[in-house]
Amino acid sequence: MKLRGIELRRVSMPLVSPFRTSFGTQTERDILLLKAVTDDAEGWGECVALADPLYSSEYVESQADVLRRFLIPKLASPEGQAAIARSGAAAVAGLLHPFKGQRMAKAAVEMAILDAELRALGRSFGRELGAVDDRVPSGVSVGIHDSVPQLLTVVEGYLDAGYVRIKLKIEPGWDLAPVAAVRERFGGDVLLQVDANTAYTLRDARHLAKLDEFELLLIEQPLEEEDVLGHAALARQMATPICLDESIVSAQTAAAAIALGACQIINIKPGRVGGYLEARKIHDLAAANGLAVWCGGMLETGIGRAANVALAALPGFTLPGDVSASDRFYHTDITEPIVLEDGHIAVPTGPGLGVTPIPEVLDAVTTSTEWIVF
Ligand code: OSB
Ligand code: MG
Repeated sequence: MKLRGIELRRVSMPLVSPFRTSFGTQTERDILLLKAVTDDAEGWGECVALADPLYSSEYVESQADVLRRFLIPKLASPEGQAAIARSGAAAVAGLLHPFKGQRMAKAAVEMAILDAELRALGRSFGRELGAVDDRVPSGVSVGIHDSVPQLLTVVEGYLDAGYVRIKLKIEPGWDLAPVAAVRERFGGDVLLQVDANTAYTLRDARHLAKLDEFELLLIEQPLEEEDVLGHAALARQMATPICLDESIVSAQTAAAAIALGACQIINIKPGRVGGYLEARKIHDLAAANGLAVWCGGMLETGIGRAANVALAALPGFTLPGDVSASDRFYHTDITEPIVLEDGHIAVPTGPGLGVTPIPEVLDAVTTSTEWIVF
């Protein structure tokens, strides 16, 4: 495979409604997309970094900067070109390994090259990653709201739409009451979980253990990302399974967290761990250790969403993911919309991602483009 160049494209997309988490409120998404151009095909990548470094250290401007300054030049170097010609996307992680962190940028460029490679081969992401299902159950992440009645209205809408699992964002002051209200209103059969995005400390253990009576599937990332030992201690003080998101940035950190008893479940986000190939390694590692995994989301466009659906169809993804329909976040997606059917999302079967940006729609939301020639 011969890479000719990479386009960096920034798009700005309004959200259908504000999305509030313990780290902030989003009303629009400023997204960096990559297009890898090879002799045979074009491939798309989506960088999941948010505008501000509040979820992780990465932010969209830093990821664009590191791509143009370090990562793309490395791939364009004679060594990079030779490795990609030999091994395609499988060479990317190794080539970029000397650069510390920056996993969301690395994931995006690997994804674009993998998409180009698979499109040229006529092979889908799902097939390449090892998908075993043709559709995946769809869960939805529900932000923090101003009031419990408001939250219940929103949750009711998602349940009516067919979502099979509800995730409530929580923070101190918005935890027991919304969870109790959702249980009381919609019953014990609803698959329900919570996500704190690091908002608590181990001193809150006794408070968090009060969630146990609500029979949640899991509590996601209650403590700081680096507090792996804290999560292990918390796991001994509450019955609700601990799931890690922010703390798991690689297969190595996953192995350590598992060995320390810091989590019973892992939320796998390809962007957070440096790419879909590393994500698959974490899936394999978790399966070998008997842990359940599920696919997280980062308010992706149809590009990232399509790839996440393919990943979520691997056999170890035994819990519904944050793989919702396009219209959960966007009135108009840049690809043909990803839709909910009977609570599930179909795994794309076309070459590569199986979806492509619609040129006019893409142009309408584009704020800048930059072509880096190899
Ligand atoms: O912690 O899972 C998270 C969105 C942005 C940053 C972090 C998270 C989230 C979500 C949304 O919960 C998941 C989605 O895209 O549906
Ligand atoms: Mg999370």
